[in-house]
Amino acid sequence: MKIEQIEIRRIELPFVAPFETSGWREYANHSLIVRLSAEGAEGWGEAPVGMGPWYNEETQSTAWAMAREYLAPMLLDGELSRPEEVDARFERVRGNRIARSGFEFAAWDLFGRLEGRSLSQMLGGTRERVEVGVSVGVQPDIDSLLRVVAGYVEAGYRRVKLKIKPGWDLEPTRAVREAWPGLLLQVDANSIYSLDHAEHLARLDAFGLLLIEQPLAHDDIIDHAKLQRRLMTPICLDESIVSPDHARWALELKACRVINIKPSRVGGLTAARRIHAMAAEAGVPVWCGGMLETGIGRAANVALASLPNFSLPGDISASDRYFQRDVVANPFMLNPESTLSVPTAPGTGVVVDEAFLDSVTLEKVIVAR
Ligand code: SMG
Ligand code: MG
Repeated sequence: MKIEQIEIRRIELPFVAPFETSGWREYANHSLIVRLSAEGAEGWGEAPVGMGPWYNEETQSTAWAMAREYLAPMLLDGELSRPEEVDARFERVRGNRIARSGFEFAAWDLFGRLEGRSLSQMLGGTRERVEVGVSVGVQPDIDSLLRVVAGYVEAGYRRVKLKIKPGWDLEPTRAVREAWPGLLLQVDANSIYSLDHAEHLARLDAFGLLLIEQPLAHDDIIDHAKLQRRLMTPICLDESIVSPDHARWALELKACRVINIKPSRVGGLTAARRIHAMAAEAGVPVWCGGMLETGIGRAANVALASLPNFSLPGDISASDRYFQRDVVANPFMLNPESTLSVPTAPGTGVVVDEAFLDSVTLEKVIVAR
């Protein structure tokens, strides 16, 4: 197949509420949306970069430049016979994995729509529904936190992740644990601590957490291995695992007992599936993380989470947890047992609401052969 045309847009879709991590705040989805055209079909993908270089080094502007100057021309150059080839096509590009993932997702969607196969089917998914939770940002005080968590629990979420940072860790975690003793609970520090905090972090062991996500530096594996030896709670790596090799290093060094797989962080579904297989072989559970995606990116996450070793609930909440209105006409809705249904229609299965997508598009380019 020859990709005939690539449309790239950068969007701004406001969140229903700002999302605050240990180090920054996001007010809106600032992703890139990619549309590939070939053989009369289309494939859509989302590169869920943030506005600033706070989660990783990428921003909407860097992704926009990478996409137009390198990624789109590289994808137009030559044939593509399988979506797995996109990862290899971009191998020469250093970093910029979230930008790359938008094109990779779009290629999977395109092939799926042409072949009449759902993304979950193409990836080897085994579930019709995936268990999901909700990620709760830093709140101004404990009362607000309890109100926010109560809202999600009432909406049907059975697993909650709290963002933590120094000064907002033990107390909020204790308060939520005391209010909901049976809740599946975990925390995420987004790289704010150092090994000096080991003793402090060990106090989280008292709260029966599923895991502590990325306590130490975004690019560290060694110190996490040292920290894991001092904690009962499993460490889960997010930021540190940017490729299958990083997953192998972390598994070999026992830097974590769980891995958060975000297909966007690792450049796409091909690398994500490889990490899933490596972790399964090592007996390490994985779950699907989230980057506050629109329905387009969410669909790739849901399909990936239908693979067998995704044995913990994902950060893949329903569309209405993020947006007043999603850019797809069939937004994701929460089922009663804290699950989302895995789409069965060809490709990602989402129907892009183009008129609404246009209304949140800041800039758009078309790159053709
Ligand atoms: O998509 O529901 C979601 C957000 C999940 O907490 C979440 N993501 O470090 O895991 C993480 C953060 C990264 C995104 S912050 C912009
Ligand atoms: Mg995280």
